[in-house]
Amino acid sequence: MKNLRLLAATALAAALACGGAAQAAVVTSQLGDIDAADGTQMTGAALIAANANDPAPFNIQNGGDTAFNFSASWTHTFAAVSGINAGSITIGLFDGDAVASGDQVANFSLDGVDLTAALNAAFEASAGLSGYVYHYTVALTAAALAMLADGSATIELALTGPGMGTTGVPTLYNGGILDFSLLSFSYDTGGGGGAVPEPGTASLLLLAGLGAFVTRRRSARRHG
Ligand SMILES: [Ca+2]
Ligand SMILES: [Ca+2]
Ligand SMILES: [Ca+2]
Repeated sequence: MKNLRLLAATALAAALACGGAAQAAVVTSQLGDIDAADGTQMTGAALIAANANDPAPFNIQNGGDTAFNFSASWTHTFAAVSGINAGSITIGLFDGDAVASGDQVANFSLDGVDLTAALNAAFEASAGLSGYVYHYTVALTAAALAMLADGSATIELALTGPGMGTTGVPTLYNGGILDFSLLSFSYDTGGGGGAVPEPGTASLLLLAGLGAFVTRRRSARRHG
């Protein structure tokens, strides 16, 4: 009987723990295929040639290191949910040239929320070599997360010189090629999702069944 009481107490603690924690779900939205892994050295022509199903502005030459700066925007669309609590965006970009002096990102924003400093930090944290594709991830701020509730997020990205030529000579401008964009965020299904059953319900049903079992055992011992 002591063991059964211990089991019942454990089940109650588990039910309370499950019931008290909100359940989270993750939403991802990706535009453009991932044609190059992080840190891949390749030619721009090879990345453009890899374009099979990528929509604009992916796998398209955008600007040039000796001509003009990369500038593009694209829009992720997904199911509108509430209770969004964390998220990030990862982009794959060819020839961002972070190795060149100063910052290479002139503007990076999500529905107008400025994330430029965070992307510049990710650029500078990479090797940033000319002629390479790197994946850069930026955590979304509370202001950016708030923009996701309507199921749409427009990203703007503009690079700036100096770029870096393949011969190691800095260039006036900074072109590049965008490989993909991956938006990912989590939300609390207790805050508006509603479709996923609360884990606490199942635990409480289990607890009720265990209680009935203990009662029957007590009754059987008294009468048996
Ligand atoms: Ca730099
Ligand atoms: Ca470049
Ligand atoms: Ca691609």
